[in-house]
Amino acid sequence: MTNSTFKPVVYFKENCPFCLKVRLFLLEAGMTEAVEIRDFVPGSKQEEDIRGELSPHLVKVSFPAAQLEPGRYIAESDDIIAFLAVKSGHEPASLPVFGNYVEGPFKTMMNLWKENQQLKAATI
Ligand SMILES: N[C@@H](CCC(=O)N[C@@H](CS)C(=O)NCC(=O)O)C(=O)O
Repeated sequence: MTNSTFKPVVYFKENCPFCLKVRLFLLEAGMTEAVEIRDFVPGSKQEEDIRGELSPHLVKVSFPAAQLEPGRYIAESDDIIAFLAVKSGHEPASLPVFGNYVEGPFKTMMNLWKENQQLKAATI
């Protein structure tokens, strides 16, 4: 398969907020057909297979992950979105649903997570 016919592959963990960010970008940019989506439910056989595929290529397996080009794997939601944005010609910040999620619930969740970490550290 040549690079021109290769569809980037994205790997999503069910209910992962970082994966939802990439999913929203794909949907709103009209790119769901431009990628192959492989998702899994934690604890499933699919998870085992996907982790087995990714682990030789990534220093640390996390989700979302993507194979952008044959053999070129990454695992960082913002880097995956940046790559897909160039391909789609859509500026992520110009997409209202994506932008609302990132600046709203996603940001709130990240802040709550950080606050929780600090509280835990302070109580040890
Ligand atoms: N900074 C990363 C964070 C991703 C992340 O922490 N994902 C969680 C799932 S929500 C994960 O992969 N946890 C480890 C695992 O499932 O092996 C990103 O934006 O992609």
